[in-house]
Amino acid sequence: MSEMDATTMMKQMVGKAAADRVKSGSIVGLGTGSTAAFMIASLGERLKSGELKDIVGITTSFQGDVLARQHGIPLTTLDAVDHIDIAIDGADEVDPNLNLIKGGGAAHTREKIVDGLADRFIVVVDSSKLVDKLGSTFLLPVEVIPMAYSPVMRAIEKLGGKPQLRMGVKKAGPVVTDQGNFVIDVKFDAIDNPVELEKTLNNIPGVLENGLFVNVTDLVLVGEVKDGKPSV
Ligand code: ABF
Repeated sequence: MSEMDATTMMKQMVGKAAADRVKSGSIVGLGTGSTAAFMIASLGERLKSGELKDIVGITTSFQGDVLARQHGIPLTTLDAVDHIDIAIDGADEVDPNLNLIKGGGAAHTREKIVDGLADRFIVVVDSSKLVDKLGSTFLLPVEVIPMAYSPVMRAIEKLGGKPQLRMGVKKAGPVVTDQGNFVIDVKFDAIDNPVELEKTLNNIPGVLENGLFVNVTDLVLVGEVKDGKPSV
């Protein structure tokens, strides 16, 4: 089996392991990212086989809406329900306290709303995402109102961060979120207190949401490929 096939199979296994935890009749938060995409596909298969019934999904991105519909998952909104039973989402980094950095896909604002509301929040990652300290391998995303991105960048520098405006790859200019905002990616030498930093960043005028997810994760399912063999 090629490395690529093993990685894909591993992500499918992690996504399925999470999807298998969804009970019939649940309201399900559907996260973003490639591993969460396999979870969504697995839910679709379970619905199709009749093994899973009567779930409704709440997505965390426009892209997630498309994917959920492709897999036959009925969707609802936060106006129509008063709780979320379980949310399943990816992450960019996971520390030993199960705190996360998310937002590589510029969807962390809706993700934090849905994941934070869920009675049970499950994260699906591969082992490369496990870190001793947040910020070690991944820049911290911060969603910012476009008119304020310059003063926000300066405020982040005062905090010791090195901010950079996230630019599009396919499309020229800054990346624009589903909310019509920009994303600043920040390098911090070491994030010693993610709980404090999460609050400090969100108190900067012009910041909508940052990618630190602290004290919200209930379970992390980790996939890995060892000697070419995928496992969860
Ligand atoms: C999403 O999952 C984002 O927060 C994050 O960037 C992404 C990572 O997913 P993967 O590595 O599985 O593609 O929730």
